[in-house]
Amino acid sequence: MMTKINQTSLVLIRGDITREQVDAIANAANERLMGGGGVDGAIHRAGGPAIAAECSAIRAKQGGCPTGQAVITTGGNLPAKHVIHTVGPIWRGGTAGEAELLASCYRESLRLAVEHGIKTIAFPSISTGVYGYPVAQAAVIALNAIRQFLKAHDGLDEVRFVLFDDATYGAYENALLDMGV
Ligand code: AR6
Repeated sequence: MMTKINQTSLVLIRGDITREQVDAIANAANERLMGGGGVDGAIHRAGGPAIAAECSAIRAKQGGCPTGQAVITTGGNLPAKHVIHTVGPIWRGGTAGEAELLASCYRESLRLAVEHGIKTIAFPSISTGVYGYPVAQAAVIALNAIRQFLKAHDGLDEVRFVLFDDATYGAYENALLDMGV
C-alpha cells in the first residue's frame, strides 16, 4: 500500500527490515542501547559488531537514549547505510504519556534523518512487540506523527513501514485507510 504526502512516498509492506535497501532503518531499541530481542536483536545480528560499538560510544558519552528520543549509528553489514535507534514507550495502560512518547519516536527519527541527508527510511512497528503497545492504537499514532512531520518538512523521498506479520500489517493498513490520505 502506498500514498504520497507532499513530495514523500509513504509505503506499507510486509517483511524483514534488516533486508531493506534504504539509507536508514529505524530500530526499536531500549534506553541503554544494549541490544535485545525482537527487531533490535535481528538488526544487531545482521549488522554485526560495528553497530554495538557505536552504541557503546553513545552510552559512554550520554548514558544511552531516553524514551521518545533517537540516535544514529552506522548500518554495519546491513544493506542500509545507517540505523536510527529510537526508544519506544513501554505500555502501562495508556495513561503514562505513552501516545506522546511514541509520536516523539517517529518525529525525532525523521528529524535526525533529514539532518543527516537521508532520503529513504524504513520503520518497524515501534513498541508493539516486547513493549506491549496495542498495535491498532500504535498504528494511528505512528502514521499521524509521520504525516504531520512530512507536511512540515521536505527532503525525504520515501518513508517505508516494514511490518513483520499479517496482524501488524493489517493494523497499519486500516489506520492509513481511516486517515483518508
Ligand atoms: N523486521 C521488522 N519487524 C520486526 C522484525 C524484523 N526483522 N523482528 C521483529 N519485528 P519489538 P518493542 C517486529 O519487540 O516492542 C527489544 O528487546 C515485531 O513483530 O522488536 O519496541 C529491545 O531491546 C513487532 O511488530 O520492539 C527493547 O528492549 C515490532 O517489530 C524492546 O525489545 C516491534 O517489536 C523493544 O520492544
